[in-house]
Amino acid sequence: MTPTATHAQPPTAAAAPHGRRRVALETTLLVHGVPPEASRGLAKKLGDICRGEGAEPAVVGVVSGRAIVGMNGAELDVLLSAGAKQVPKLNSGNLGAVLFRGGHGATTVSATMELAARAGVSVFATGGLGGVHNGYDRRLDISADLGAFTRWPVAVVTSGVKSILDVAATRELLETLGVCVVGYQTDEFPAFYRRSLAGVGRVDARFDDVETLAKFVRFELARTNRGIVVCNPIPAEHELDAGDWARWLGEAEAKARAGGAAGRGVTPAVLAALHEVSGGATLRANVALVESNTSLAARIAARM
Ligand code: PSU
Ligand code: MN
Repeated sequence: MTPTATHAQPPTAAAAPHGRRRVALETTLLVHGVPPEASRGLAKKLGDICRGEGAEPAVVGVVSGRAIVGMNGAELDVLLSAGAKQVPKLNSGNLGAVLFRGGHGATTVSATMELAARAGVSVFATGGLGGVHNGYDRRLDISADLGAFTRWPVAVVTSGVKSILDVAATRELLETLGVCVVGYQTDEFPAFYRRSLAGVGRVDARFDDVETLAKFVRFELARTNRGIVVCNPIPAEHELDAGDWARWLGEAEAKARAGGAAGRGVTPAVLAALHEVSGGATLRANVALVESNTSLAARIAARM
């Protein structure tokens, strides 16, 4: 079995070489979501967490026009060494053009779901989904991540959507799209750095043990052949204080706006500004929730 997935030759086997179930991990988080000095350590940690829970990590990205589901160290190193300026963020829209032209790319949730699904990988861990941006009435900035759940049969373990977004509007849009949103040990739709936000809304169903959650994921993927949002709130000890968070977000948004961020640049610019104005507190929280999501995804995958 080859770990490479191109559209011409989609691999079909779902199991890793050792017979362990694979967990997809995305490269946008590593290349654009955290500072370069944090990305190598985070990638290694996430891989260790997967293996420790009995699953196999499958880092997804594009190197020289090859879509890879299960990058090796050297391949990941190409993207991390080239860095955020040289490696474009890929969603479902620009993925094909980069494959066609033979470029590199870091996959977001939507592109990772597409490639994982084609490679037979059905569980994926990320930090937070993209969603509906604040000010969407002026500029209709809505992440391609949301639509991807209507197309690709992958369960994505996430701490909800990034609280830099309009979280309530994002929850509403998932509802409109008919996307299945479940909570692991929570009734509420979480907001990344916060376990919940007032007025955001609830999940469609709550599961308190991994065994039943994994059974449901298998049932629902087979039933619908579409994606599932599995919400796993940030661990309580890492949740940011609501007041600090509101202050940092205001400063970070102003900073990103002054820097002229637009389109695909908005999310990385706001995240980077947040890490800066919070003195690293948002980065520590971000890393903690990604680790927790990876652990849950691996436990689900190992039971599928
Ligand atoms: N989770 C994180 N950090 C990130 C992301 C997720 O903790 O940077 C990435 C994911 O790849 C997600 C993307 O798909 O942010 C959303 O980008 P946009 O808003 O441009 O769709
Ligand atoms: Mn956008």
